[in-house]
Amino acid sequence: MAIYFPEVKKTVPYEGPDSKNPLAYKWYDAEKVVAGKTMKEHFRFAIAYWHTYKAAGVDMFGPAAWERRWNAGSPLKVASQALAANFEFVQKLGLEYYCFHDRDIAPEGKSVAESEKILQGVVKEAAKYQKDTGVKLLWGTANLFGNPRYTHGAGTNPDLQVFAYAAAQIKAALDATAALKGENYVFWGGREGYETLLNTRLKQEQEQLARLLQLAVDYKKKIGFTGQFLIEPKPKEPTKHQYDFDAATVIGFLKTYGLDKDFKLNIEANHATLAGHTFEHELTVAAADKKLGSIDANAGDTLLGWDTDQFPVDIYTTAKAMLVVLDAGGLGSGGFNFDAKCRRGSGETLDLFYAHIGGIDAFAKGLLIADALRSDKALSAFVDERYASWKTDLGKKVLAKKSSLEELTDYAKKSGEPKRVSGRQEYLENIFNDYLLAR
Ligand code: XLS
Ligand code: NI
Ligand code: NI
Repeated sequence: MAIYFPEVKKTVPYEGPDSKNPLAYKWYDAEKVVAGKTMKEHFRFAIAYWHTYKAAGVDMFGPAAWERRWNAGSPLKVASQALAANFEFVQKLGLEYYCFHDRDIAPEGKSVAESEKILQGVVKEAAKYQKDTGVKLLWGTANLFGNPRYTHGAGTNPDLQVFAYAAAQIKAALDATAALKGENYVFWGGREGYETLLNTRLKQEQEQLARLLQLAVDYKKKIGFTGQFLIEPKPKEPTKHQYDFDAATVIGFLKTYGLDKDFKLNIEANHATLAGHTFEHELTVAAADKKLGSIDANAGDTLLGWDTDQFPVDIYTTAKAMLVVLDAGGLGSGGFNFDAKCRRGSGETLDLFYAHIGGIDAFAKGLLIADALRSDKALSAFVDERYASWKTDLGKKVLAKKSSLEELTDYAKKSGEPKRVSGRQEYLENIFNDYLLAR
């Protein structure tokens, strides 16, 4: 069998923070128990098939720049080789999960029927690898944005025929995900939005999208697929405006169309910043509604206005994210998928190792910082105190919808001018840094 990553002979080991080995984890100690779970259980890290095996360093100004041996040959041969590369890479990183779009793992055929058949063939091969290696599928999805037929949207397309193609592709991708025991299924609305309102019926398109999602829910029940459905918000790109703008918008959409019981969210860091939010904001909004399902772990560039999908290396951000994840009680069936790619100039397969190791360690360190902050109640003691008045009888009454404007007016008259208290932002930021820097 071909070896695609000869530069790494054995599984990347944990060597601890003093190690100088660039091919070792400094913080990610898979079996280490933190806050009642092993690191492995907290993260369930996954490799994104599209970036890791299918990206070739193409950008707007230049063609493919990377040579990947597994991508040489006929489309079907490439599909088999890429599978081999995937299972080798996931195992060499000591991980257990991967994620794909239908079109990442299998080429599109000349017709809907042929595409289905090709996909089924690849799925059989993937199932065998999963069985042999113990590597699992975190989530599958359908690529409803690449083929030019989806230029004006998939579910939101003004043409019913395109909608039907999208439906067929989702059906096949759901079958594939179910056959591979995927633990989740993701809907990212790649072109579900508009370029100009001059040609767009916004409400009609949103209704169509809701219909498509409902049809997927119905089919999921029919085939007995038990994976969690996830929607991945993104405000723009490729379209000017996408309907799944951010976590709050998606939650509102799901409630409007009666879909909220069937979906959770897959929050991507770079999509958060594109929407003008922080990563922890999007996580917090999703968690507040018990809809935090999974994470696309990456990072943007604050100076660039697009989805750069970089590897997450900023420990300040990962620590803040992990505070939210721990407070939420974890991700359930979700995990941390590295929806991230190397920069065009980092075109060696060795770079794929450095990139993933860096991202994994950044989150592992973030988890340790967040856990220490929580165990010491370093932030939460202050926050509890800040909201203490809501624990009084009157506070409880208001929250239980048992008070009135009259009662509150009486209270305001009696209690006099409220004391002005500091929110202590700078003090809390300093505490955060103390924990960030502690070894
Ligand atoms: C693109 C999205 C995409 C989804 C899966 O911006 O992040 O990669 O995660 O379709
Ligand atoms: Ni993503
Ligand atoms: Ni993205």
